[in-house]
Amino acid sequence: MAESNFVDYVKIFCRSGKGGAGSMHFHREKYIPKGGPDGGDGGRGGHIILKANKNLWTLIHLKYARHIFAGNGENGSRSRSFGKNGEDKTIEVPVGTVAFDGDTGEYLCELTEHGQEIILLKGGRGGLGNWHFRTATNQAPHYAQPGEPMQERSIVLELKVLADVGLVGFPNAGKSTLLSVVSAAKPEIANYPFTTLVPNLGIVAYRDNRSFCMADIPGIIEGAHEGKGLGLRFLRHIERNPVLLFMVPADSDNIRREYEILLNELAQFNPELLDKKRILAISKSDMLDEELTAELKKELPEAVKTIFISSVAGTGLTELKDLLWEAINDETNRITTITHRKPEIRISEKTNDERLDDEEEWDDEPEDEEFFWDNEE
Ligand SMILES: Nc1nc2c(ncn2[C@@H]2O[C@H](COP(=O)(O)OP(=O)(O)OP(=O)(O)O)[C@@H](O)[C@H]2O)c(=O)[nH]1
Ligand SMILES: [Mg+2]
Repeated sequence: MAESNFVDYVKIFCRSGKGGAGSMHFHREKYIPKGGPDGGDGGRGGHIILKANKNLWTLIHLKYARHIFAGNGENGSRSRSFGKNGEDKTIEVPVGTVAFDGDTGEYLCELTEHGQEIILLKGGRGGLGNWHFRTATNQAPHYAQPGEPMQERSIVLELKVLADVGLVGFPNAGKSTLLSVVSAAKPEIANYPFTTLVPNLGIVAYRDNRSFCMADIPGIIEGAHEGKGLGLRFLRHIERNPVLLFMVPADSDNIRREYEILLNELAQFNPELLDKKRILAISKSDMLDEELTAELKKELPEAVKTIFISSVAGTGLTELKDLLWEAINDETNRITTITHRKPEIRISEKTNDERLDDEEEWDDEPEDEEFFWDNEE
């Protein structure tokens, strides 16, 4: 597949900062013998934070980010001085991004609202300086806490676009054409299969200044769950759409069978997709005359609302928008949660060990804090 600007999968090695060590130090000043413990606390290590930004549409800005490291906390020092906190690293992602563990595929979190922030990896807490450990019986504690270690993890970020309606159909069904006539989107349209290689989004204007978002995804074919065609990987972009618009062209040999194949492929990907509200549009119906339409109506699947449309002739589109709007706003149809399938973890070009070799130098252990003991009496 050609290089594209639409990146919906990235794998990044992330590491939070370790906590700075607490200081073990005793106050020393002329004429103040045995000044007592005054070692300050270490700073907190930087967090790795995910933040949703509605102005981003893809993960392309992270495509070449192989690793993201937060800063380490500084060590505490004398005079109860705190070490500086390590720098947090915030990874901005589009709304609709889901994070998984990059090795096990375990689901970690998802971001669904603009501005939402989630700490992905916590920075280590700084250690307490020896000042904290002074007691009535031990006024000269000779120890301070080390900082907490950092955390590291390989993370997979997957984008699942947030749209209200997802288009499902075989290649050439006229999905992109529909999107181009009901919205301002300009997807590529052509009379060959797999014209659309990445999802397109469009905002559909509805009456009274209302609008909804429609997602056109690449066509799927029978056997897509076994990897045929472009496979099913784009189906995740309709996982969160409350309504699915199935499209089968009027010149299909068997509309009912085509619809059932599509349903079956969806079920193979995630059975929860079948819980969504569905509408079936018979596209390209400008190719039909009344007689043929009446014939076809007899053999349509019964369990789903159907509508004849033509993007070219502009027929049925207003009724279609009405049906979609009604379905989107149907309260019984709200999805609250979905179970995310484990992502297919793609093997990156480099192994973890190679990655570690690339990393910049960092101190393994905090340097021992200087220790002064005032012997003068
Ligand atoms: N007659 C007629 N042709 C149409 C209509 N809608 C789309 N087409 C034609 O059908 C062909 C395929 O249209 P696309 O919109 O690219 O189909 P698609 O479903 O997006 O296909 P993929 O991106 O390959 O999955 C194009 O040649 C369109 O001109 C229609 O309403 N009537
Ligand atoms: Mg298309």
